[in-house]
Amino acid sequence: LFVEKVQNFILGVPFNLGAAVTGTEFAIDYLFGEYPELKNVIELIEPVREDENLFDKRLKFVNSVISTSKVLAERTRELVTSGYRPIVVGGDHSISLGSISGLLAEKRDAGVIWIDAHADMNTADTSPSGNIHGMVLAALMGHGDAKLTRLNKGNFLDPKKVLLFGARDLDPGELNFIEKYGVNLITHDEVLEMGLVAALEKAKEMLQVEELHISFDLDSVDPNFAPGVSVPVNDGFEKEEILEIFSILFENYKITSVDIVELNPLTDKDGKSVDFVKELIDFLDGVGR
Ligand code: 6HN
Ligand code: MN
Ligand code: MN
Ligand code: MN
Repeated sequence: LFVEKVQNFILGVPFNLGAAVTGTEFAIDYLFGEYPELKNVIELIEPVREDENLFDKRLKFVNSVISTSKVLAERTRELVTSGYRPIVVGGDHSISLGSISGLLAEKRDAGVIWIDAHADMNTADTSPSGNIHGMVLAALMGHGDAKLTRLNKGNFLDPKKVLLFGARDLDPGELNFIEKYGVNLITHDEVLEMGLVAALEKAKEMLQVEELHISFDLDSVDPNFAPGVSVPVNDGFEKEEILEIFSILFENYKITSVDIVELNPLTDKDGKSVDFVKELIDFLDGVGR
């Protein structure tokens, strides 16, 4: 049997307006500076900068987030339709509103694993910060401000097809959300208790989908190994564990698309985080299907 390998297609989205801090808008230049060969393989999605109501502290820079996500959603959809696997390198996590909306427009039944220290499941009403990178996953499930939820045209994610993996910093509103809508959750503590392989076995039971999008937030990694993020949280995965998680997911699912987000050059140390992102890109190049 001849199975053609799905080709990765890397998009770079140097965007930061979904986060409170500056930095992720320089992530792609940082990657290009350290690894010039990537210039030939990463297609840039230019962020769209819109007029904003700077007094709106509930949904900061919402117009720019939406406009940028629309462009990314369109490009992601085109690539998926053409049989590619988009690898979307951020940028802050708000860009997943675009990548996942684009995917769902083509593949309605795909699931999402969210590998992140956070849940990104606040709404404008529960958010402690007003930063949209902390709200995108709720919006993709159809909850939150209509400006955000409109974007994926009703192709909302079913909470049963979403799994949070490795979370270790959840806000009260997010815990309510998870409980209320039955979102699958395996916390970082649970992974430590069970062991990684058993945790991924449990993930397989919980997440009964064939096709899966991996949304990987670099802050899921221990800041000792990947300090270059915008919202660091103590502890977290080791780099080798992330590679093992990806390997097992590629065995268990058809991986449609991947986000690699929150790389922040301004907080990185000794190139640790940028090197890991490059390692992950190379690793994805080597894996099958
Ligand atoms: N991220 N839960 C916090 C908030 O502001 O809503 C942090 C969110 C971080 C988002 O890292 O993608
Ligand atoms: Mn995140
Ligand atoms: Mn995070
Ligand atoms: Mn640790």
